[in-house]
Amino acid sequence: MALAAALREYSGVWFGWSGQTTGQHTGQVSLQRQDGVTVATLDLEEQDRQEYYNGYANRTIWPLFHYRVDLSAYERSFSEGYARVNARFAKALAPLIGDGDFIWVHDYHLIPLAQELRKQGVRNRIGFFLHIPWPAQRLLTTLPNHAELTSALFDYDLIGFQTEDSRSAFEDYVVKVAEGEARGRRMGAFGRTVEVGVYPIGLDVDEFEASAAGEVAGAEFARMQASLAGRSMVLGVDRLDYSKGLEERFLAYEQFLQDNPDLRERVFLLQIATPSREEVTAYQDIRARLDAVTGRINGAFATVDWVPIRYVNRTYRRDELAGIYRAARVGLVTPLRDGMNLVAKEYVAAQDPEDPGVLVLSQFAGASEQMDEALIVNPFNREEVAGAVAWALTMDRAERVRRWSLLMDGLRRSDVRAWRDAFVGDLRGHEPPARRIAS
Ligand code: GDG
Repeated sequence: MALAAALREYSGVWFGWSGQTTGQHTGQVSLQRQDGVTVATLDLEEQDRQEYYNGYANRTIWPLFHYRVDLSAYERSFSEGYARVNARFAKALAPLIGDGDFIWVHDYHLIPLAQELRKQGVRNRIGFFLHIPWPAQRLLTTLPNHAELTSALFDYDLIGFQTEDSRSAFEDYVVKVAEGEARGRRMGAFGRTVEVGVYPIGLDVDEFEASAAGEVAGAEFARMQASLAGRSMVLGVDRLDYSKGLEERFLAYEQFLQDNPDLRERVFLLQIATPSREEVTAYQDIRARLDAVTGRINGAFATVDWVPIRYVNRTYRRDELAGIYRAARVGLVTPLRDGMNLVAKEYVAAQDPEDPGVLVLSQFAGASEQMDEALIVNPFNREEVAGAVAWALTMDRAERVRRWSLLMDGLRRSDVRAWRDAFVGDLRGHEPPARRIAS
């Protein structure tokens, strides 16, 4: 979503895994035109999918970078798969790169890509953006090949993090573990230097507002309003992932029900949790635990005409989601760790300016560095989250409008264009952008 407009504007090529597996790797790139963008994809072998994608990316790096050392698995076949696939990507991509091109590499699946492209003789400017947190150095050093992984980042020209928290954790590693140095935006280690910056991702606010004002969102909003029956809705929207703190959220909501018997039947929690990475055991486990917790809370508190938690495991259209956000009095966004968290921003952007809802936001979401006017909570502290929900539900309109307006100003200032232009500007060394080539 965030890159689509940039790719059209710079007449870019999107390159990545097709999502398909094939019997034997051929290196064959398939090229297509989609909405004015050239999309180049490569199939992977089943072994790659297991070792690279389900393995090193989603069972080693994802949990570790979200501070779940307990869930992070390290197997030699995973890191071999990770290296192999990145090398294959680089081989397939190198012939598509022209002289003046710059390359923007996204996320933790592709950390060694620049290193592999350099081996293929690519000398172009290459930037890397990490969507997830960079972990504290004491956690990162639990990874057996942490030095190999981090040193690969020094083959980029620019590294972008979502937050100052991640940037400083990276600096800490460079200085204390790699015995390198940091001078302003330049960091040096492993015999090389790289530029490092903070680029918080934002929304396409106009696009999101338009979809929130559209017919589908309106219909969904009306449907939700009717189903509220005078009650206030507390809303969570997440990929079903252990980093999103869903179990802790349900327990905090249970605490809220216990602490506020007068509010009980006047409120319900709607949790939309879209299934994700279902082949990985930790995701099957969290799903089973959440089923059990919601069942227990609903069993304990429900009455004949009220259910405290509506828990939904399906996907909604983006414009439907906008209508649901708008109908919620409280947006409850309490990840245990999150690179940014766009749901927090979407919730704010979807509100009615005359009667906005209140955002309750985890201090461990990257978004909390920018969204001071939300009710910022520690998601591990049940009482605090329960108290914030009660406060949000009873907050007067003037205070809700005051907080919302400031949050909305921040979303407009730091939107998806600001994110993209800052990163691309630094990557290109602030040359004017190439003229758009009509598609
Ligand atoms: C990673 C980082 C960082 C959810 N359910 C439905 C649906 N969604 C959409 C939301 C939102 C997106 O998915 C989720 O984005 P988040 O930012 O909350 O989280 P991750 O997926 O973990 O993303 C994160 C992000 O990258 C960007 O840099 O913020 O920290 O982990 O846009 O609306 N969309 C639709 N139907 C659903 O049911 N259409």
